[in-house]
Parts: sequence; C-alpha cells; structure tokens
Amino acid sequence: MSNRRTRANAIRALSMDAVQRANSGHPGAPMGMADIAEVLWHDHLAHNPANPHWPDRDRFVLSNGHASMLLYSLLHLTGYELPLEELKNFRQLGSKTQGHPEHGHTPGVETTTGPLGQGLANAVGMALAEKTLAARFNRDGHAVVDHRTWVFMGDGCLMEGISHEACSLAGTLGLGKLTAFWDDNGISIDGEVKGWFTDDTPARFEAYGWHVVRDIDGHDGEAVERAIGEALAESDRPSLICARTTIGFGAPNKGGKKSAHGSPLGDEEIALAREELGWEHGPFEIPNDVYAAWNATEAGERREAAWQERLDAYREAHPELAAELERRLAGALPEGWERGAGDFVRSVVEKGETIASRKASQNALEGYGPLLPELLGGSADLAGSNLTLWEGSVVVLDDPAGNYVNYGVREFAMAAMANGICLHGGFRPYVGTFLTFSDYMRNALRMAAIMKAPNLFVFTHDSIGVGEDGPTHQPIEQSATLRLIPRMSVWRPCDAVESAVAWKLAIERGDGPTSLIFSRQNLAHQTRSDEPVAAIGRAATSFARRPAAPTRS
Ligand SMILES: Cc1ncc(C[n+]2csc(CCOP(=O)(O)OP(=O)(O)O)c2C)c(N)n1
Ligand SMILES: [Mg+2]
Repeated sequence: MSNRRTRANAIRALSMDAVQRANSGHPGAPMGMADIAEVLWHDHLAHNPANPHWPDRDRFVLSNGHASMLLYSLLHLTGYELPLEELKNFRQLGSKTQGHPEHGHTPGVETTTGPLGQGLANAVGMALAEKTLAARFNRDGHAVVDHRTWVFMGDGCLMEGISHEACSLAGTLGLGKLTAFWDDNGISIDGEVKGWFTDDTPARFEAYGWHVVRDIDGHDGEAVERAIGEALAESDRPSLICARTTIGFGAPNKGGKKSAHGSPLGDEEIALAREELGWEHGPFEIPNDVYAAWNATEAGERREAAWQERLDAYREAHPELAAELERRLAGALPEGWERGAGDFVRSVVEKGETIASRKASQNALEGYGPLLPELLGGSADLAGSNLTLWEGSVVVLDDPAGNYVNYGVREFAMAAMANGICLHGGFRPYVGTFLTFSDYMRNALRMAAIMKAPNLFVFTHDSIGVGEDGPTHQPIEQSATLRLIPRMSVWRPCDAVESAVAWKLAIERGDGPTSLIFSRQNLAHQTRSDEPVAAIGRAATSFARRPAAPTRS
C-alpha cells in the first residue's frame, strides 16, 4: 500500500542509491525535502509528464540545484521520459542526469540551477511572466494563462544576496502565485549554519511584504498540506513556507549532519537507512504499486486536455487574441516583422544621424517596439540613462498587462529574473544597466548563455568618455570579458545604423543571449552604400556560423 511516507521514501531510496553508484553527489537535501516534494508533486503540481512544454503547466524550480536527485527522482516517478537507466547513470558523461539540473537536457527541468540563489530569482521572473501574460490575454470566463510557480531552496539560496534582490521585488510586485519552500535544516557545507546564518528569515520575508507560513514540520505531510493550502488561499502576496527538516532524513548516523550534504552515505549507512525507513527493496527497485501511485501521466493528460478545451473556447470567443497568444508562446516573430524592421533600418540610414548609440538604441526600441508586443523591458534604476523606456512603455506596477519593469538597483536579480521570463515563454525581455555594472550580473549572463535563453542585455555608458564619473564608472575589461562567454553575442555598434541592425539581429536570435553595448557620447554617422549596410548583418551571421577550424590529427 502506498502512502505519503512510502512515496517519499521512494525518492530517498533512489537518491541515496544514485549518489552511491556515482560515488558523488548530494543525498542530504533530497532525503530531507522528500516529504515536502511528495505533497507538492503528488497533490498539487499541475503538470503533464507526457508534454513538459505544455504552456499552462505549473513551473517548479529547484533552486538548491545540488539536490538534483530529488528532481530526477520526481521526474522519473511521475512519468517523464527519464527512465531508470538514466538515474543509474547519474553524473555520468552523456546522461540526462547531470550533477545539477540542466534546462534543455532533461525533460521537465525548467531552468538550470546550481549557482545558489539564482533559481529563486528565475522563479520570480517566471511568476512575473505568468502574471503579466495573464493580465494581457485572459478575458472574463477565459483563464487561459493560469498557473503557479513553486520553488524549493535551501539555506544557501537565502544567504546569497540575490535572494534579497529578487524577493524584495517579488513582494513589491505582489506575485501571489509564487510559493517558495525553505528547507530549514540548519546545515550547509561547513556544518551547522548557526555559525554564519542567524537571520530571522520569516521576519525578513514579512518585511518584504510576503505571506509567511512559519515553522512547520517538513516531515509531517499533513502540516505541509495545510501550509500549501494557506499559500493557495493567498492571492496578493508571494508565500514563503518555512519547513524544518532533517538533512539526510532516515540515515541514522549521518542524518542531521553536514556529512549527509555532499557525499555518498556509504553502503553500510544506506543499509541502516533502509531499515530505519522500512524500505525493503533493493537498489533502484521501486515496487509497482509505488510507481502506480506516483504516475501522473493520465492526470496530466486530462489536465492539458481540459486546458485545450478552454483554449478552444477562447479561440472561438477571441480569435485574434488566441492567435497572438499562440504566436507568442511559440516564440515566433510577428507577421510583417521583416518588412517593418527593414523599413526601420532604411530610415536610420537615410537620416544619417550622429547621435549617442544609447539614443540610437532607444530609437530602435521606438522602431521595433510597436511591432513586438512581447518586449518586456526594464532597467536597474537607470531608465533615463540607459534609455530603455520608449513611447509604448507601460510600467507593470501601474498596469499588470504592461511591458516595463522598474527593477530598482538590483542588477543580478534583474538578469536572473529576465532569464526566468525567457524560459517561461511569451515574452522577449530586455534589461539595462551601465556596462561597468555588467559584472554584478555576470553569473546570470553566463547562465543565459548556458541555457540558450534569448535574453537581451542593454549595456550603456561604454568606454573612455564616461571617465568624468571616475574609474568606478569606466568600463575597461567588460566588453572583452563579455565576448569570452561562450554563446553570448556581443555588439558594440559604431553608429546609429549598426545600433539598429544590432537590435534587429538580437531580436531575431532565438538560441542565446545578446549583449548590446552603447555609448553615452555621440558617434559619427558612417556613410555607406546599401551593400555595406546589408553586410553588417551578414558579417555577424557568418561569423556566428563559421565552422570550427579543423584540428590536426
Ligand atoms: C553561488 C554558489 N556558491 C557556492 C556553491 C557551493 N555550494 C553548493 S551547496 C552549498 C551549501 C548550501 O547549503 P544549503 O542550501 O543549506 O544546502 P543543504 O546543505 O541544506 O543541502 C554550497 C556552498 C554553489 N553551488 N553556488
Ligand atoms: Mg541547509
């Protein structure tokens, strides 16, 4: 008979066995969070294992990515295309079960996590995307965008500064369909966190304007269920569920200790844990009734089918909106883009203006913005300097269906949130700050590139001319180091024409991020005939597509 504890134990067993077999990995957090995961994934998560891309699925983010075996176990047990063989190959080259969850490699992994705190910020971005898309497209009686965002995180995510940036903004934005679970186990790598992490976390989140469910026993399914119920009942504020857990729950000697965090438990301890948990099955052995109790494929297909019916009714009532929603979810450019964008570039050539390229960038937004309702812009409190606002900008706090986010002075969360917005779908985010502060965002830039997220980063105040602000504002190595990030496109246009083309190609790029670097100073217009203008794009394209040089054998 399968019950809550048995289902959770299946996660524990798979996690400790896979880590043991790989002889590396993190058994502690999966075993500690298994009971919480069971309640969420068995009873609440709206997903369809047969279609990980169903647009209206709930988003689940494992921000404490080292707990990857928790997610792999859940994906396997609920019926995603992740067979047991893949779990046996945990951390092996070519497997779908890398050490940390990798978006684009493993079905059902919404975002790549591992750099602590960033998954949480991605989740805030996803929740913002859901809210904004819903406001734009839902109509009375037609809730076609209606899903939640759930995020698991550990002490590490909360110690990271980005958690402050992202959660503070999530409170301001009132992201009521975002729920975060804090794995309050009192342990991180160096041992008991009381030596380095003594914040009053619930009070901290209350101060952000979150709804906080304090101090629940993360091993008591009924308590977790009640806490989720409270989160579901709250629609105006994001929820934090503070769940006390034991790292490595079930391991009699290593449970509750740092030794459970990031090393295999060892055969002896695993045998004792099996006894302690009452799990009588061998390594990687899951009884059929447990599989049956976990399997979510039928429920998932029913859920998606019900949504399809809602979408059909919506299409009937609002055909144009439905077509536009589908286009945006598919990430396709609008009809007429090529012509409209081409016209805009020609108009810039004709004007031949000598202006700062940041101004040329704003002009590009004026030119392309009306064609692209999927643009969701923002800046880290430098809108007037980055020139990221354009005529059609509407701030989301004023109008939930808007297209501009005041991120405040939060560069790192801004970039990571924009990654989450990209991954969610339905939007093309662009975010701006000074080039020199790209360093504050760097790991999120790297993550965008790793995930092939077509994020647009606007970096203004390039180069020597900003020296009057002093060395702190003068970017020296930033352009070069951005170019070092594999798969990051970097544009440093020399005039307004190149700026317009750079924006166009950045928008057309679907398989990775672009950094657009603009000046505060005027840049002289370069006179060109038609052929060199066309070549701006061609050169970039052929450069990007240049085959790798042959290697000598
Ligand atoms: C940005 C970043 N810094 C450091 C690490 C290395 N690291 C991985 S897990 C971890 C400790 C996290 O503690 P906690 O979230 O409490 O996890 P638990 O031990 O409870 O599983 C650290 C420092 C990382 N993955 N990301
Ligand atoms: Mg911890």
